[in-house]
Amino acid sequence: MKITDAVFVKSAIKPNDFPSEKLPEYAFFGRSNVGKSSLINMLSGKKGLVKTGRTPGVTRTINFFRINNSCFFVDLPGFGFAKASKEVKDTFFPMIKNYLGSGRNLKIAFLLIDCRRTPGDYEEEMIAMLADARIPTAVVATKCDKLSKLQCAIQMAKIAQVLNIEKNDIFATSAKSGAGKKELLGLAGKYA
Ligand SMILES: Nc1nc2c(ncn2[C@@H]2O[C@H](COP(=O)(O)OP(=O)(O)OP(=O)(O)O)[C@@H](O)[C@H]2O)c(=O)[nH]1
Ligand SMILES: [Mg+2]
Repeated sequence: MKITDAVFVKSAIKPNDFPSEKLPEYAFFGRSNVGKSSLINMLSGKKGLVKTGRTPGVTRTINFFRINNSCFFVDLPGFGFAKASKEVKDTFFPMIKNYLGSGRNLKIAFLLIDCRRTPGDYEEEMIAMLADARIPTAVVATKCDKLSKLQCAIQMAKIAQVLNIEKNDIFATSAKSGAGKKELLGLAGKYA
């Protein structure tokens, strides 16, 4: 997949407000601050397409971006950050569940994890939820510019071990350097 056009379509919090067009969708899941919105900017080649930020909880709605007039990238709110845990559990989690249960044409879920962390309950819960919904899932290790090549390889092995998946099934990305762009778009293309 080569992206030549990316536009914001709408923000929604419930299925009634989702875009009526049924295009293939690619959605970005993961804890708050992990880099979901930054990754969409990087993949689309449009820096300001999605709002990003240092403080967790920047994305508070489900945001749809039309890519090449042929599919949607879906940016989801993250949760799992201490400060807003109650609000987040009560609102973002059901929002994500509703999205998964709304019969969208979701081709693949990208589950993001900061490459410096090891997966925890949140990621395991997400993987189970995506498996229940029968959505193919790819694990993406973000912010790999923060580690050396060697450290990154060690972390990828750790993440793979905890999640019980192959090391080669994890994609290392950096929104800063653009690392992983070709690989992720290649994968998305396979699920078109
Ligand atoms: N160094 C580095 N920083 C990154 C990268 N990706 C994201 N960041 C930074 O991490 C912070 C969070 O990024 P976002 O893209 O807003 O994260 P998010 O997952 O969308 O967060 P929420 O919307 O709060 O769920 C921002 O300060 C980004 O600049 C990366 O690949 N490398
Ligand atoms: Mg965001």
